Amino acid sequence: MTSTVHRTCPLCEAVCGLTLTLDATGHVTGVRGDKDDPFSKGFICPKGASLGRLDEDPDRLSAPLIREGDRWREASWEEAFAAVRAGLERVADRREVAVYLGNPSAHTMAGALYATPLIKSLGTRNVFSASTADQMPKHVAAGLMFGHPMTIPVPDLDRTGYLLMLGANPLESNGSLCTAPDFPGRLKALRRRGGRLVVVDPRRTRTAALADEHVFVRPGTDAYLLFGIVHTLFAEDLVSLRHEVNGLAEVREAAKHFPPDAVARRTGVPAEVVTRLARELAAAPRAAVYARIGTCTAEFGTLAQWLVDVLNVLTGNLDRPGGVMFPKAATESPGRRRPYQVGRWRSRVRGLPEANGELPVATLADEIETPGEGQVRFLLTIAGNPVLSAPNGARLDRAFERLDFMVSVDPYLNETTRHANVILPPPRILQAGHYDFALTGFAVRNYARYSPPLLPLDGRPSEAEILARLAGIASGLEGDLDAYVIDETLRKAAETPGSGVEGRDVAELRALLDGDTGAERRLDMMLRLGPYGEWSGKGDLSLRTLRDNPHGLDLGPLQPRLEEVLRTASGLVELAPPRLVEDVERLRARLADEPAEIVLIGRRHLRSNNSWMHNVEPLVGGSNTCTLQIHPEDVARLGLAGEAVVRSAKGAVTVALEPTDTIMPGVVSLPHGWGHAGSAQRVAAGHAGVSANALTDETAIDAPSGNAVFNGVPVTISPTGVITAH
Ligand SMILES: Nc1nc2c(c(=O)[nH]1)N[C@H]1C(S)=C(S)[C@@H](COP(=O)(O)OP(=O)(O)OC[C@H]3O[C@@H](n4cnc5c(=O)[nH]c(N)nc54)[C@H](O)[C@@H]3O)O[C@H]1N2
Ligand SMILES: Nc1nc2c(c(=O)[nH]1)N[C@H]1C(S)=C(S)[C@@H](COP(=O)(O)OP(=O)(O)OC[C@H]3O[C@@H](n4cnc5c(=O)[nH]c(N)nc54)[C@H](O)[C@@H]3O)O[C@H]1N2
Ligand code: SF4
Ligand SMILES: [Mo]
Repeated sequence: MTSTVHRTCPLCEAVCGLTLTLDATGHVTGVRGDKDDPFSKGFICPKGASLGRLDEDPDRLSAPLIREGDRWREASWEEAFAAVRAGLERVADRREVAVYLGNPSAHTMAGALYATPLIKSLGTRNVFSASTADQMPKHVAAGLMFGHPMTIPVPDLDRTGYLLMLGANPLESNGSLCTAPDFPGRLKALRRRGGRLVVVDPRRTRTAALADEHVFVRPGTDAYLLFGIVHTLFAEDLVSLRHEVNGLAEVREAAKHFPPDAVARRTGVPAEVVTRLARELAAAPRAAVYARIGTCTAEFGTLAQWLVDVLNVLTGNLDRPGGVMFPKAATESPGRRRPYQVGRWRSRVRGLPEANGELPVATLADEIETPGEGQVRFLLTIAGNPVLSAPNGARLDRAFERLDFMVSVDPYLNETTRHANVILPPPRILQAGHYDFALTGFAVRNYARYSPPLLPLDGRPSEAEILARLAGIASGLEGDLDAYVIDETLRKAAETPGSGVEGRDVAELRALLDGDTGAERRLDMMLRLGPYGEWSGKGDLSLRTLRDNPHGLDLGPLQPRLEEVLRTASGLVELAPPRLVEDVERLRARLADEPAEIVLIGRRHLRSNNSWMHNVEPLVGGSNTCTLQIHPEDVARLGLAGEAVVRSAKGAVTVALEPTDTIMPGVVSLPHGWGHAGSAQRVAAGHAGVSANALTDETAIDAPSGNAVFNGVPVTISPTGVITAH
């Protein structure tokens, strides 16, 4: 007997609806795109198609592991939690505790609902995550401009007539900070309706190949290019504001230093292209500028993210259909109006500023290795593999050896978790419910979909229960965390004028909540209180409506809502936040720099997902191989063939060359997430590759956000067998 079930793909930001067929044992016999999903309409990629294989991967841990010396043994859940408790009891000072949250924690319900209370219970400010190896510059820029770090406008892909895209390759990544299932199809539709797509990238990517125009840019120089465009808008009187803003004069002043001919020398983008892009953006009736990881993980990441939205504001495209817009997520809660700040505290060793309550992962090794009060001795990792994903991961690998105690919540024994004393594996993917709390806030259409667990837990704790249990151990309050959160939230809502439940009795509201687990009841509460919710007076959304609509609910195209979302102290868009204007000095100081002879950048492959999906046969091999892309001119100039040695200030790797004229001369590209060593993932071990983060430098960061710099790393390349001084 087979059954057909529907669920959201939890693997990337595109949130595609999938249709699975399962046999009587719960084995996945087929995966298709769900053609009835109103948002993804049947789209699927090779990773989604492998969901069953990933779910049933025999290398996934089915029970907790406890390490004794260099041997592992399976333990019962009670024994494993007791070991964690004993480890934590040895910590005298909570400043010695650190936590690292990896990328999948932005996708799981457990991460969304339990990470914050867990961090609070741990009582430490040593909070690290993949965000500072990724999008922190965008949060900081948005926080300073719009008042909240999650108030990030997304390109209105389906209605725009002109899209300028920098440092993103959605044909392989399927999109990021812009949730758009079938991103490729949406770009093709843009061109079909007569729109124009311009892609700025040091590589002619698959996205660039689909575009009307591809502009090569020198790695790490997007902020210059964007400033050149801003400069032109002012110089040619092309600014057309649609909102009252603060700081227009300061932006005009700052942009004076970046005329197109000066930025052309620095970026490699001809001055006439810079001016033309400005004119095109200004002339397009509806245009959007969108920039992603290529521009974030760079020396001037925050300035670039800021300038993207400066351009959207100056061209009148902020908050209008076809421009960039603010999604309205079904679980959105009205936030407090408190000015956004960065640097409320600083890291102990390097004095780096906090952003969003986090410290840069680029300084995690410093905090573990440097003696003194507050030296990190206890680490909890959740859904992260920083040994492969953090800058100079090789140093972290050594640093983890020195920890007194480490706990990992992860389905695999891998490069990072092998250092743990206890590994707590979450259940299989199909045993978890799924709701995209974070990603629906970045979606190009308002949308909601809930996927209940498809398979029973068979006595294992859900990941939500694991994290709640850890929070209980850390706080010493092992009560019902969900009940506490629910009562607190309902109490606040009942006290808030206009919340829809003002003045109502908390116990009565609580009794109305639906759901089989604490996580589901919290979801139900958030949906009901949310902007489409049954309790808001503006809709009928609840867990029940989502259960009744297993293909998901379309909540309509994005609507203008700037006034509703702005949380700056002034109540206006802050076009020139002082913290960013200050950083322009750093940018100016480097305007005349000569580029390094060769710089390294990253890239993503369609069938990868950072470090953890190389353990499924259909996803590895062929085009998904760890190679160094290099221009044939550089191959010839450097006398290379086959393999070469790539060296940076931090390390060296030997890697197979992939000569291609799709990359700029003087630039080489290595995908990250490879370099599998010491992992119990058997398929991945056979496709080990090398780690790009053996070369990246943890001392190089984007100043305002503390974000790691992965693009534009100076390297030298030599033939194998040749010994060079460095
Ligand atoms: N050089 C270079 N480095 C980079 C990047 C780059 O472009 N270049 N990109 C950066 C970016 S954008 C990111 S997001 C980071 C990612 O950095 P990380 O999040 O640290 O790394 P991942 O490889 O995503 O590791 C995810 C981990 O979560 C585990 N996992 C998978 N599913 C689950 C689950 O449901 N629950 C739990 N608890 N664990 C799970 C996997 O086994 C794996 O150990 O890497 C960054 N590093
Ligand atoms: N298949 C697949 N999908 C993924 C992931 C994956 O590993 N594999 N990871 C997921 C994650 S965690 C994230 S954050 C997203 C990221 O999603 P994207 O931001 O779309 O990431 P990439 O595909 O790496 O595209 C970044 C592009 O930036 C270019 N680039 C490098 N340096 C520069 C520069 O200095 N300037 C400019 N303008 N461009 C530059 C690179 O050549 C590359 O083409 O993808 C997600 N989706
Ligand atoms: S694009 Fe992303 S969400 Fe869609 S099927 Fe592929 S991995 Fe899953
Ligand atoms: Mo990411």
